[in-house]
Amino acid sequence: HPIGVFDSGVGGLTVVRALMDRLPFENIIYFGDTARVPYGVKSVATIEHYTQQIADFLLRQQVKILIIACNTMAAVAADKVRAASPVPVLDVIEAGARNAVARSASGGIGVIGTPTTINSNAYARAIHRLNPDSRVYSQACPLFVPLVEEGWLDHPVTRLTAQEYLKPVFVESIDTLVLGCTHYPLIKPLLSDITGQRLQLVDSALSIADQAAQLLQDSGLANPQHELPDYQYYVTDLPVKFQTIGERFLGRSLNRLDLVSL
Ligand code: DGN
Repeated sequence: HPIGVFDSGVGGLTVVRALMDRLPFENIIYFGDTARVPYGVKSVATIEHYTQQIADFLLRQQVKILIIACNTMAAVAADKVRAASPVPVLDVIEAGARNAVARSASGGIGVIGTPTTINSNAYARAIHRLNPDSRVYSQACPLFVPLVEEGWLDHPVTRLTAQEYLKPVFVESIDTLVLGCTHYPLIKPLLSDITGQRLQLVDSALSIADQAAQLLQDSGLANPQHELPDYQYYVTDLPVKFQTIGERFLGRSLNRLDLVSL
């Protein structure tokens, strides 16, 4: 049985990439809701409804676990999906929060993400559940998603934007920074240049891949280590654009892509 991964668009492919590296024998089905992205500007009820539709689609494909790769969906709808799912559900916020709490020595943890993710306060809640003494500093970075999709990963405009968001007063309050958006792993080198060596960057794609590996091992759900994996992608609109941008996110070619409607 495959692992089901879903996102509002192309960004969740950073999670797929981390899963391919960490679990090279697992089959993966990815769903990107490119017709309805961005989710961040929609109501909670609508995001919950869309998210549940995608989870149901993947469950019909017999996935053995569900991974919510999109921070915005995880922030708003993870509890609903978990309550309705017969298979285990992992989400990037829980994974990133755990990793941050484990790594922060000072307890000062920064979180960057889209405005919806930051305004939902979901990271701060998840971090405080794990360690009530943590101090969480959040910063919305709305311009990063379009810059990354434009491919400006090491461009002066992206660098200036990052300097504007990551002010010294923010950086000096923390020792760990959670990259709380699917797109940010692509600008990790630039971010770490700006924040300096002292800060640990928590990549929630890597965190969730580790968590998935642990879950598969503990539950005996891992695939035998000899079969070549199958990767299948579904989108709801603009497959060519998804493929072009997606191959940059994935760092390899993207085959078996189908257009579906829910
Ligand atoms: N995938 C979204 C996230 O991780 O927050 C970013 C893209 C978006 O929906 N704006």
